[in-house]
Amino acid sequence: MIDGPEADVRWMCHALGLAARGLGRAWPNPAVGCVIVRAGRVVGRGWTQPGGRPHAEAVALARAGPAAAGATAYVSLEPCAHHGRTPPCADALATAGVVRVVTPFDDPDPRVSGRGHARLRAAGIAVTTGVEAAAAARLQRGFLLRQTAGRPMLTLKLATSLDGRIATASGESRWVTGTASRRRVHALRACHDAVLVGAGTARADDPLLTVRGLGTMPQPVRVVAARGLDLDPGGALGRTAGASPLWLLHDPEATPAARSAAWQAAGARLLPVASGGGGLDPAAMLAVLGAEGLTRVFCEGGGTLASALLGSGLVDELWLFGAGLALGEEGRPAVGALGLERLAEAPRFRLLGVEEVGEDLLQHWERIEGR
Ligand code: AOF
Ligand code: ZN
Repeated sequence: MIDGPEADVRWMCHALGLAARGLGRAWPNPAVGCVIVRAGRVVGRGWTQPGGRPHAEAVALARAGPAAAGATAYVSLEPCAHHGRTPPCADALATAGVVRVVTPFDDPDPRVSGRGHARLRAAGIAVTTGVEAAAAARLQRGFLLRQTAGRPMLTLKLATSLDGRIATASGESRWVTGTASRRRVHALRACHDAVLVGAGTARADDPLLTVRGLGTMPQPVRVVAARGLDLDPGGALGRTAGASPLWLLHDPEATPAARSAAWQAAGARLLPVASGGGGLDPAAMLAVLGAEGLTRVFCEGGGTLASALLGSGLVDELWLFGAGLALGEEGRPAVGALGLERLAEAPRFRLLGVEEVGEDLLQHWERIEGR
């Protein structure tokens, strides 16, 4: 089928697949995908380039050249209507002779918000919107949340034993899940703008938090939530702060001046956040990261940070790696206390997918809104 609603769904799914290639690299902009189709054939494909420019439509139009005349463009977000470093994509599509544009929804960016669709219609282009809106909202959730709620999307990763533990009582945790799962974690890091851990995990694991084993690529920002900066600047994070960005969220009122100075000297960026409930306030942490431009944050624990984020209803997606071993009640739980008394108060998630990863089981969940 060349035209019609089924073709629209198929090509929009293709555009979403292209959009996914920019996840983790396009921030603070959205990762958008665009496919240009003429007479049932793809004549141009594009996705948002690192740092957010060029936009997806510009890349796809450049590929299509004169073949864009008379074609339909499928774009995973409303084309822009504002003048940035290049003219608006809505105008570029019209100039190229595109006759129809298909999108999932309006762009919430106040510079666009319906003006892109209006500009296209004013140029005589047929516009169809509402195509694959749910899938597009899930893929571009980070950008949409930053625009509408001022915070990035938060993904939580948990790697646990069969009984939900992440370490033995002594803290031994290195090899709970297998090598295939660890590779997968690196791929998940790569499609986020930043990796976040709590200070306890940074002290216990001395992690690097970089993406490794997947070739050269832009690295996610490394973020540690450490209220009083109780971390050793001589550890792996401090030693690499000059090479790969390291941001430390802390409460200046709980931080000795000498520690701030030591971390600044090591090359870390310090971001002040208010305290709340014994640690840093979870909503304030995400607001600060959103203000810095982050759209997708990948939290790898530990249990205290995980419970603070879960308890505040801020975990948007969850990846649960389950390994075939039992660590017992004496093991360390993946999630600290939530202070729940009733099941009705528990944060709840909807299953998005299940896979075997090596010898482990991987589950992907999304928060059920309002929980
Ligand atoms: C992108 N990539 O493929 C599309 C975007 O800062 P600017 O001028 O690059 O504009 C960013 C806005 O452009 C962004 O918030 C969104 O509204 C719109 N579309 N942005 O980075 C793209 N199509
Ligand atoms: Zn644009």
